[in-house]
Amino acid sequence: MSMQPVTMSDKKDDDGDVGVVLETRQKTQKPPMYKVMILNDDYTPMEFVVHVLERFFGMTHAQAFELMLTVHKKGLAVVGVFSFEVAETKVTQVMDFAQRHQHPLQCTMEKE
Ligand code: TYC
Repeated sequence: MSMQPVTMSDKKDDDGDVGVVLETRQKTQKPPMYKVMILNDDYTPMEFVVHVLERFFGMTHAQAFELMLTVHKKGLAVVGVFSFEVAETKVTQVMDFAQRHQHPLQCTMEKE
């Protein structure tokens, strides 16, 4: 019985095929983002809301005044979209500040 050397042509995978990429979808996920909203009420002074928007959301006086009026007319508005931790911090800061000034202003967050 004669032994033959194993040659390339004997190998199962030597079919000339190359590694074809069948799956290009990225498996990584974008972190979820959260909308921070303020709600209208009948008692919080307009100027207080304007001040909150300037102080905690970096708005100019004109931007803050316009958004405050939107909330006053429509009932609520999104004031920004942030990562969970930043959104949570903004909500806490606004709620603490409103409570310290004894205004019933409400600020909430919701997954986008
Ligand atoms: N509605 C309030 C008023 O007439 C003003 C106000 C605006 C309160 C926006 C809350 O999120 C608010 N004094």
